[in-house]
Amino acid sequence: MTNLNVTLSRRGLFKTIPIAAAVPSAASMFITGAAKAQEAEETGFTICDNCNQMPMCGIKFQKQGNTIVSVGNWKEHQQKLLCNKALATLQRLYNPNRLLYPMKRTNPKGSDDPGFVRCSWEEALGMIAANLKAIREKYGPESVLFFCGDPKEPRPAVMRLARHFGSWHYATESSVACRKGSMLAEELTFGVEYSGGGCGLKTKSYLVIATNGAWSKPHGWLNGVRAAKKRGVKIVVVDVRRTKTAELADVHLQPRQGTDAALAAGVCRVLFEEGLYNKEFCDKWVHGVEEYRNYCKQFTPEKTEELTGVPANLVVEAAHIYAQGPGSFALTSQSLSHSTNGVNNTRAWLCVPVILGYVDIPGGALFGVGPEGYICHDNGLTKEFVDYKWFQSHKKDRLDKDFVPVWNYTQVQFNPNKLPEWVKEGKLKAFCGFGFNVMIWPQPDVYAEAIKNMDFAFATDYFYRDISHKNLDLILPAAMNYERYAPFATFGNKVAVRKPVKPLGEAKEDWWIAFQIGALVADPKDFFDGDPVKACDSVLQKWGTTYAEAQKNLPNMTVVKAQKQEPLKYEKGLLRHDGQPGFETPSGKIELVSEITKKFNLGTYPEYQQPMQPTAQYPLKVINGTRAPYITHSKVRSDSPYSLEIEPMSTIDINPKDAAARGIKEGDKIVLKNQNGECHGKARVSIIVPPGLVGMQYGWRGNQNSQVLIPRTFDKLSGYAPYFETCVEITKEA
Ligand SMILES: Nc1nc2c(c(=O)[nH]1)N[C@H]1C(S)=C(S)[C@@H](COP(=O)(O)OP(=O)(O)OC[C@H]3O[C@@H](n4cnc5c(=O)[nH]c(N)nc54)[C@H](O)[C@@H]3O)O[C@H]1N2
Ligand SMILES: Nc1nc2c(c(=O)[nH]1)N[C@H]1C(S)=C(S)[C@@H](COP(=O)(O)OP(=O)(O)OC[C@H]3O[C@@H](n4cnc5c(=O)[nH]c(N)nc54)[C@H](O)[C@@H]3O)O[C@H]1N2
Ligand SMILES: [Mo]
Repeated sequence: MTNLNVTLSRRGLFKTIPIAAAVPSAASMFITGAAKAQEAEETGFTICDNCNQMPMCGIKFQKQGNTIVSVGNWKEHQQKLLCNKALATLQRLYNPNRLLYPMKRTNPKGSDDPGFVRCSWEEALGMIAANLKAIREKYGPESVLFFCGDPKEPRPAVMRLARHFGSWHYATESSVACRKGSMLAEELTFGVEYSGGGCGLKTKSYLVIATNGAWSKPHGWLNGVRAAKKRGVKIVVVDVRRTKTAELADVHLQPRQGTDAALAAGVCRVLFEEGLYNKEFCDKWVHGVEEYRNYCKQFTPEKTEELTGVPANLVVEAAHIYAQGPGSFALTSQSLSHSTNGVNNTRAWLCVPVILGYVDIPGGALFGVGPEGYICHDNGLTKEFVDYKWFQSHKKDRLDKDFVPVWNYTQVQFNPNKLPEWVKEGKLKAFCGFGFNVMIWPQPDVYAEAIKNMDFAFATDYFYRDISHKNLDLILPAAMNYERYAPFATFGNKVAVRKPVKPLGEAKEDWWIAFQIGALVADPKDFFDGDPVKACDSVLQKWGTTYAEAQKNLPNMTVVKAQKQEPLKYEKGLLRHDGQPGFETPSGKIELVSEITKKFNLGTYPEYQQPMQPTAQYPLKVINGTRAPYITHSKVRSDSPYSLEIEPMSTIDINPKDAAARGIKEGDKIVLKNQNGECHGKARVSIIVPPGLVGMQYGWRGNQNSQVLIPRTFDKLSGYAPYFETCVEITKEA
C-alpha cells in the first residue's frame, strides 16, 4: 500500500520519542473540541493549499476554541468553489501522523532507522545556523542550496533568506519541473509570462492547448468554457487525450505525444498560405515572421498528418475556426513542457495566436496586471521583497550556466536537475528544503543519495516522509494553511488575508522559520523581527493597506492600488521597462525567432523534433503525470485518507484495443516496464487514451512509483525531464 512507508516510518519515529513528548493525536484534538461543545462557534478564514498553492481558493471555517469544526466556501472570495481536495484539508490538519515537533537524527546517515528524536526549536535553529555558517566559511555561500518543493507559499521568505545568506543557488519545484517550462516559452516569445486566459464577451474563438482545466483547475474554469460555448464561442482543443475539456470542442486535435511543434506549424502554414494571418500586426510587432513562415511551408496538411497523426482536414478546419477571431487561448500546461522538445512545442503553439494578432486585444487574452512590483507569490511576491536585481546579477555565477544556458540567462531561479552531479563534484554542500520531495525527480533514488552525501541537510514539512527525509539531519514541523498568516493572496487589485487558528504542537509558519534562520546567519534587521505579518505589511503598505486593515474588511477582500487593466499595452509602452512601445525581448517585438536561443546556438524558431519513439520491446507511450480531479501529486493520499477511499492505488488508463491485445481487463493488476525500471498499478480500460497511449498520475510510492521509468534526459532549453515521453510495455501481474 502506498502510505505504508509513511505509516511504518512514523511508527519507527515515535518509538524514539519519550512518552512525555508524545504528540497529541487527532482523536484527542476532537475530544477537546467535543468537550467545548457549548463554546460559541467563531468564523475564521484561510486559503487552500492542497493543489499547488497557486489558485489560492478561499476557505471559510467555523472553530470552537482553537479547534476547527467545519470548512466551506468563502463566498466573498475570488475563488470560492472548493473541491474535494480543499475539504480534505481538515482531515490533513488533524491527521495523527502530523509532524508537530522539531526532530533531529541520532543515527548515522544511511542507517535504516535514522533515530529521530524530538528537540527544541532553540537547539534546531542553533544547529542550522552553526552548520550553515561553517559551510559558508569553508566553501562559500553558494555551496548552500535553498529549495522549495511544490509549496509556493514559503517561497518569498525562503528566497529572501537565500539572498541575505548570500547564495544564488535558490531553486524550486518550478525550476525542476511544472509550468515554468511553458513560461520560459512565453518569455522567449513575449518577453514576459503570458499564458492566455479565459473568454470575454467579445471572444469568438478559443484555443485550449494541452490543458485539462476540467480536472486541474476545478475552481470554475470549466464553467467558464461551458458558458463561452453557449454564447457561440468556437473551441479548438489540442490534447493527446479525449478529456472532459476536449469533449466540449468544435474541433479536437489529438496529436501523438510530443509532436506539437509539427502540428502548430501545420496550423500556421494554413494561416500563412491562405492569407488568414494578420499581416499588419506581424509587420509591426512580430520578429522572425518570414523565417518561420518559410519553415512552416514543409508542414502541408498531409505531412502534418503523417508526423502527428491528426487528420489533414482537421488541421485545416482548426485553422479556419480559430481565424474567426477575436480569439483567446489557454496554455496553463505542465505536460507540454515535460518532454525533450517541450519548450519548443510550447513556443510553436504560441505562434498561432501571435500571427493572428490575438495579443492583448479585447476578446483575446490580456497580459496580467497587478499592484506595484507584484510578481506572484511563487516568484517571490514582489521584486523588491526578494531583491530580484541581486539574483539577476549572479545568474552567470550559477552552476546551471553550462547545463541550460537559456534558462540560466532568462531565469532568476537555479535549475537543480544536475544536483547529483554537482554534489559529486563537491560544489553543493548543504541543503535547506521547505516542502521538499525527492519524488519530484526522475530516478528519485539518485537525488536522495545526493542529499544524503551533503554535509548538512534539513527540511520543513507537514509530515515526516521516509523517502525524502530519512537522511536529513533535521526535520521541522511546518504550520498548515489554517495556522499561518503568510502569504496573503492577490487577485488583480484585490487581496485576501487570513484569520487563522494557533498551530498544533510546536509547528511554525515557514516564513517564521526562514526569518529565524535568517536572523541567525545574516543581518537580523532584514527579517522583520521574525514576524510574518510585519513581512506582509512591508508589501501591503506600499499597496495602500495593512494586514490588520484587511482583516477588518473580512469576509470581503481588500482593494489595493494597482495598475488598471487595459488592452493593447504594448502600444502604450506598458510592457517594457523603458516605457517604450513594444515587448521586453531583445528585438523589442514578439519573437518567433528567439534572439536568446540564437545567442546560445540553441536554435532560432520553434523547430519540430521527433519525440522518443515506441519500439517493438516498449510499444506504448506513457504520459506520466496527468492530473486527476481528486488528488495532488504524491502527498494527498496518505495525508487525507479520504482521498485514498476515492482511489486506493495507482490507476492506469489503457485503451480497450491495447488492453485486449494483452489480455488485460478493467481492474486487473498490471506492471509497466522499460529499460529504466518497473512499476505496478491497476488497469482502467478507457477511451480517454487512444491506442498506443497510456495515461496515469504520478506520485504513488513503493512499487507503484512511476518515476523510476523516466530517464534523466533533459530538454536543452528548460532542463526539464521527459515525464510525458517515456515508452513502456505493460503486462498483467503474474
Ligand atoms: N512523473 C512526473 N513527475 C512530476 C510531474 C508529473 O506530472 N509527472 N509533475 C511535476 C510538477 S508540475 C510538480 S508541481 C511536482 C510536484 O512537486 P512536489 O514538490 O513533489 O509536490 P508535493 O508532493 O505536492 O509536495 C512536496 C512536499 O511539500 C509538503 N508541503 C505541502 N505544503 C507545504 C507547506 O506549505 N510547507 C511545507 N514546509 N511543506 C509543505 C508536502 O507534505 C510534501 O511532502 O512534480 C513534478 N514531477
Ligand atoms: N486536481 C489536481 N489539480 C492540480 C494538480 C493536481 O495534482 N491535482 N496539480 C497542479 C499542478 S502542480 C499543475 S503543474 C497543474 C497542471 O495542469 P495541466 O497541465 O492542465 O494538467 P495535466 O493533466 O498534467 O495536463 C493537461 C493535458 O495535457 C495533455 N497532454 C499531455 N502530453 C501532451 C502533448 O504532448 N501534447 C498535447 N497537445 N497534449 C498533451 C494531457 O492529456 C492532459 O489532458 O495542475 C494543478 N492542478
Ligand atoms: Mo506543477
